[in-house]
Amino acid sequence: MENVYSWWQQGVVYQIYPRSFMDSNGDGVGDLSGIRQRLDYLQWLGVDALWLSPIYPSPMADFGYDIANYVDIEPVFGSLQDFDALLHDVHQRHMKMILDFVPNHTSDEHAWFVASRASRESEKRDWYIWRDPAADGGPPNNWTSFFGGSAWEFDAASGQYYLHMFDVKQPDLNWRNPLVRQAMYDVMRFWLDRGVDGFRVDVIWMMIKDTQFRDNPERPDWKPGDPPYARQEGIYTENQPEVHDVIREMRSLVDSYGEKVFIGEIYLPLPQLMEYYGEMLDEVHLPFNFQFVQLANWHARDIRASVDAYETILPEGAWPNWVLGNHDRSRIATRIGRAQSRVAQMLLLTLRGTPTCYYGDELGMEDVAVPPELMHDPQGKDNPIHSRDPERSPMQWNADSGAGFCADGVTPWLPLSEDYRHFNVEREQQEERSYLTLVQNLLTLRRQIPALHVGSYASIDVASEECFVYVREHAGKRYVVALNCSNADQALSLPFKEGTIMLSASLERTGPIALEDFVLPANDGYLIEIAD
Ligand code: TEU
Repeated sequence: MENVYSWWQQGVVYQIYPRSFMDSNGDGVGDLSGIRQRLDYLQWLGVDALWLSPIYPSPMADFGYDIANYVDIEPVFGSLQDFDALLHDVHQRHMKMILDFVPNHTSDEHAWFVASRASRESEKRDWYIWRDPAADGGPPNNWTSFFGGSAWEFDAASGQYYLHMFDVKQPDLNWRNPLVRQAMYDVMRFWLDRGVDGFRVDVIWMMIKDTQFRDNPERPDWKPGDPPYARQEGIYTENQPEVHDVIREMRSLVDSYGEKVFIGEIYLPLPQLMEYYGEMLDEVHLPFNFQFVQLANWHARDIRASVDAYETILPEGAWPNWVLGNHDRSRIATRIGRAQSRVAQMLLLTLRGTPTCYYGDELGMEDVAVPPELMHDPQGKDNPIHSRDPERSPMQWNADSGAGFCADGVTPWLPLSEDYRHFNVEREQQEERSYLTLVQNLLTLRRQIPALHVGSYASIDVASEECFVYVREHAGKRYVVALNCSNADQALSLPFKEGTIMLSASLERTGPIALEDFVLPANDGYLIEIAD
């Protein structure tokens, strides 16, 4: 019965931001050999698949999301040989490796763009999106970049503008051109042939743009200082109907390699998001579900509503997934507080559907304040409060001067957290009730208990407004997860008699519990095996 589920349904994905995970060669930037040195840890932690943010040659205008060559490794991260060695070791440990694939745009230093820009007659001209200036000489339309300002850059030499939905150094490819598609499918084959287990595809819902280049509506509530990416409604730059054809082509390519995973990064409301599973479930396996990342209020009622909404709208046969954080958004422990974020970890790792864990979140790492002169992220160029550097700080391995991320005396590319001497892997591994111990225990139980990785999900009504309670069930075994999403104790009365607490978010309590009447402590959650 169980083998009808594939590895990516039963498993847990762990996102590594390679620059910040482990520096093995003393340049202050993480690398592939560094990741390789830390595989014991990842195996101990109990994650199943590693998703690496981009590792390809890049001028690093957007830290690897600007790719200058899709079929090689950025020297700062290592070489193809280092990659093969890492992949080999990952597989030896029965883990999987998912690569980040960035098809919407290349670097302006990619040979394709260099050729495209060279002249209007270049055979690669149409590989990118070039337009004549508007009548007044200005940009062809009102489209704005996710990082701020116009999405169009004038190229004086050829007298036209090119489109860049992100940084000026990230020109958008023209996915309506069949040659672009073929070239990019070759890239996918290159990595699948090398043995990777799937892709996380960057901004997959943005790959096709309006043929008429109509203006996007401005969002009326947006004001200067708000995130630049929220300025317009991307009705002509995002979620265009033809993008689904491209995704189906990619998916069938991926499927021809066997049991691989195909994940799409998509920020859309649920009804549109669901369309990306594909009418015949032939598009992405998992469209990233960013509801928790985007929740305005971390309140039990809203959390339950998000989960129930996803479960209800999910197409038949499709598989859910959950995300608490990533390299683009403030860390969960910062957003909701370290104490409450333990409850969030219990939520993430006991829901139905594939969880993605962001590196360092398992320690309760928080955003690190980065002084303006040390900021790097292009998203922060107009307004430092939108910089994503704070959630990309180096992994905290131990209490040494480089936090075990880099050698003593080396300056890490982003500053270390001030609290790394308290919150780090080495120390938290030894502490019975640490954050890391909680996450490691959750991952162990998720793997051991079929109800947690493949069981059904049903939320239940409870009197307390501050608690979110649900039942996971498989083959006659039932577990209830009761989460107190507030910082006050809550009285609960559940429709069951007896149970056994397998794990509490505080790690303070295990053993028998009478479920008809009990108090769930502030910022705590129980995973309970139901006896009756
Ligand atoms: O992010 C796409 C995206 O939608 C982001 O703009 C996001 O909304 C914003 O950064 C939130 O702060 C992807 C990558 O994850 C991101 O790192 C890249 O910068 C971007 O694409 C361009 O490749």
